[in-house]
Amino acid sequence: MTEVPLFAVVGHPNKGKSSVVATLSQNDAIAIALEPGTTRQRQTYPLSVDGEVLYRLVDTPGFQRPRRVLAWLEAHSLSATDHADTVIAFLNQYRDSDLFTDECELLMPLMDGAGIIYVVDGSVPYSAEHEAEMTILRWTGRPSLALINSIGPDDYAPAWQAALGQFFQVVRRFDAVRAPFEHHLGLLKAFGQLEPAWEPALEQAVHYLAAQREQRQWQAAELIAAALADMMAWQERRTVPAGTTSLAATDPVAQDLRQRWYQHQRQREQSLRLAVENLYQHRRIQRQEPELTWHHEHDLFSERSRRLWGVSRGYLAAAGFGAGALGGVGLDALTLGSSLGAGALIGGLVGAAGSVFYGDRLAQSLWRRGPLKEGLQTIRFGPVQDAQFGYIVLGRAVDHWWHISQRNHAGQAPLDLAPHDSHWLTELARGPRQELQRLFNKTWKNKTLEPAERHRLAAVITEVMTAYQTWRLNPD
Ligand SMILES: Nc1nc2c(ncn2[C@@H]2O[C@H](COP(=O)(O)OP(=O)(O)O)[C@@H](O)[C@H]2O)c(=O)[nH]1
Ligand SMILES: [Mg+2]
Repeated sequence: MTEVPLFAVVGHPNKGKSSVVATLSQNDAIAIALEPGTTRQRQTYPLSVDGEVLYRLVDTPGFQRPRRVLAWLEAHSLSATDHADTVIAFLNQYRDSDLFTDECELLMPLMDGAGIIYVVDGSVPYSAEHEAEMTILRWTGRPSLALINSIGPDDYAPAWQAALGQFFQVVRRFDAVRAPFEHHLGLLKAFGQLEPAWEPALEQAVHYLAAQREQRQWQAAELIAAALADMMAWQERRTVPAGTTSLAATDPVAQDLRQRWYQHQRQREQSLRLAVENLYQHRRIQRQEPELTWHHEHDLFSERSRRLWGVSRGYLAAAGFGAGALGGVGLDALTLGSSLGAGALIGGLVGAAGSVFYGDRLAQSLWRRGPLKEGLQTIRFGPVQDAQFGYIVLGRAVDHWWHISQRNHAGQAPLDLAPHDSHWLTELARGPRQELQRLFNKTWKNKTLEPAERHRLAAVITEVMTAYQTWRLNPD
């Protein structure tokens, strides 16, 4: 068995140590706070893939009195040959005392074989007060890497770089909150080169993490496909004595059925969001999705409506409007009326239940009456039979997935899913677009997709994800 690499994340208080640990261990439960001193005891967090621990990170309190510690070390050292032993002597002297508790907590893992990740804030000027703590770290003789994490907007990284280079073998910029995934892997590779004993384990970690990332994308596509198929095909039904409901907007039976249908759609979308967040080990995200309300005087082509729903003219064109691509629904259904209908749906989907205004024409297109049987009739609301609905549900889901897949576990800002003016759909090639349309049409028949078709839908969704990523790089 190879040794599991262990990293102690150390530095001044409040410079992003816990944030670095949260991001590299993919754990958003780690205490990150505005107040210094949130972390008083060291705590170890593993990163595992498929139950196998790839490395461990130790979150530590910050240095409190580095100059006094260094003075002690210098007073007890005879020559440079005994520096590591002098640090051990220091720990033996103070580990059970009330003095230097923070320093003991942060130095202990180093004596247990941890590598050093030293974190500084590159947005504040370099100051020589760091030299005592950097000297102490050098005395431990452990492999070391310094990270310049910038918390504020200013940039003093060059000065930091010069100073850190005097004390650490490798110096990197690393933004705990925004660093893309490739930078996480880059750090692991860099550490593998510092500590040859860990190189195989860290190479394997890089390999597993990259594979896990691909697998997660596929799993997210499967989750989205399942939700989409369900939402497209969803139908509420009730059997009532014949002639007891008019299906008018004010009819209580009709209202009840329609509201249950909207509620199902909202809940299904919510459970999809949570499932995707769990997949990426995000468990405490504050999500803000636009609460859309629909007013029947707004049509889908108005500027305001398009903004609210995050669709553009290009999107509508790409979604097949005017191109006769809507399969099951004929061109004659592509009137303002059906656009109003889709808008009403979206309002119902994400707006507050019951506060939705909708056009009668939508209601008409979703209602179905079964045949009379012994004085009873089954009435149904849904399925939606509108590709636009599918594109909007899919677009919202892929947008959310992208934000989650990019998000570091140190991220604390609320997730703001604001709509855009331009649209990713324009990046989707003709082939997958037609496939998507074909699969949407299948779901309208109120049948659950066969496993093979569900698989194909997930495969097309991975192409949508790629198109989305391309569009994100250049959204206009
Ligand atoms: N904008 C931004 N804020 C950060 C970054 N790293 C840390 N912070 C914030 O800085 C504060 C201190 O971070 P924390 O990780 O708790 O520092 P620690 O005391 O060194 O563990 C927290 O409010 C973090 O949200 C970063 O890379 N960017
Ligand atoms: Mg901390």
